[in-house]
Amino acid sequence: FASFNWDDPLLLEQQLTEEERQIRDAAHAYCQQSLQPRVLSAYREERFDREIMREMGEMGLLGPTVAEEYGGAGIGHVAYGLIAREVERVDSGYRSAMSVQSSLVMYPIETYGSEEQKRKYLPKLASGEWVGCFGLTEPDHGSDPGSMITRAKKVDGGYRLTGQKMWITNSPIADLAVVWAKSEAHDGKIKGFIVERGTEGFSTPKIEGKLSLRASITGEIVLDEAFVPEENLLPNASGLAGPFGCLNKARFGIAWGAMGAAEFCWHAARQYTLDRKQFNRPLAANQLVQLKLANMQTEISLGLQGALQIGRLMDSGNWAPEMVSLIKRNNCGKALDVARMSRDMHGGNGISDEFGVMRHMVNLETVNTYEGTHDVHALILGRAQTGIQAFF
Ligand code: TGC
Ligand code: FAD
Repeated sequence: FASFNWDDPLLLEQQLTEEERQIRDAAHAYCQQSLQPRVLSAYREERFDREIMREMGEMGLLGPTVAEEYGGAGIGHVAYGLIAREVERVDSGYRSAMSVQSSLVMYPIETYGSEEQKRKYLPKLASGEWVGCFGLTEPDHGSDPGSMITRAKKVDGGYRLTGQKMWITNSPIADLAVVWAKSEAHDGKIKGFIVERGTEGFSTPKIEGKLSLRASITGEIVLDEAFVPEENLLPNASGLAGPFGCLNKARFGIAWGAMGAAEFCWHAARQYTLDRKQFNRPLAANQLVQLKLANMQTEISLGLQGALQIGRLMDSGNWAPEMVSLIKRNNCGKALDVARMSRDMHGGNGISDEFGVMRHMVNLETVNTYEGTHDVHALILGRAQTGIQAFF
């Protein structure tokens, strides 16, 4: 027999390439040395440190799949997933900042943008000099973005955008926003627009009072006849397929990231129950505790294998969006279960922010909701296997 590694039961490590391992190790070192020490105060104070974007840029963690000629690292999807896992091992909010920039801002510019747009924006976004955000959700249209009311009206030399976007990661500090709006000049189809900070009629009020993802900054995007020049229209995206194309990439990263948060909670629960004694023996000596640890180990190992498989299929161009729904839904839901269980196993200490598990738990409530809720992904999978649309 091979030896059994409790923390890598299905030998994920052996399935990675040497390059993937190196990228993972570099990301791990940065996250543990530079992000982990900051997260406690950032969370308490509901603060996102803008400098983190520059550091991530320097490390090559922003837009890592983007081509090198535009400032990206040109690496594959598995490597991107491994980065997300390491960042979210520290905090889902930091992974949010990274994945919005990479999958929801750089990806659409690279995929749907003109050559001029790519050259103008991607290098600045890759270095973290500029921060971007992605505006799809509206106050009254979350799971059903196709019903959005934000409009683009054609005017001389460009468009005027009017509407409101809600729950937008990074918006208060963003230098640009990729905004999705229905364009009258394109038969009412959804189009993507790059709106730069400083545009008159464009504002991004911060949303205060989040009990989840407090180390990430979230805001609105308010557009009041904001003028966007013609050259800032993304020419190669039309309809919902535009924003959904970006969501596929971000959801894939989230499937990996959620497993990083779950691993933190699992390892913490294992160590805590080995160290803590009740009834004169370690908590880990109890069958009920071992059952919980075994469940955590099983779900995380299977979730990582699923994410790895979809990453390999994405790299070989042999994937479908429903596969991403399957792992996004499964891994977020399972990570939330693991975090809740770990919180419970820490007893009273579990509610202290110093132990980190309850922070992960409340973060994962958001992660399970954004980028398509757990139930919305069930409906996507239900439609794919029955042929019946159950959304409405
Ligand atoms: P439906 O009729 O299914 O599709 C409309 C058009 O879109 C195409 N399409 C896709 N294309 C690429 N990838 C996908 N995954 C796609 N899904 C659909 C489809 O082919 C069609 O194209 P066409 O050319 O025929 O028009 O649209 P629907 O309105 O019935 O959609 C229903 C549903 C539930 C699937 C969809 O609306 C949905 O996924 N809702 C969830 C919304 C969501 O995920 N929002 C995320 C906002 S961004 C965010 O949360 C960022 S948080 C990031 C962070 O901080 O980390
Ligand atoms: P709703 O759509 O109102 O859903 C409420 C509940 O109803 C959910 O349980 C849902 O599953 C259920 N439901 C909805 N429709 C159905 C149905 N047909 N059948 C059965 N159940 C249904 N959006 C962006 O565009 N950009 C961002 O950067 C971004 N960042 C975010 C950051 C944070 C911290 C949060 C909390 C959200 C963010 N979002 C962002 C928004 C996020 O994508 C939405 O919150 C999410 O898509 C759900 O939409 P909603 O909140 O309107 O909930």
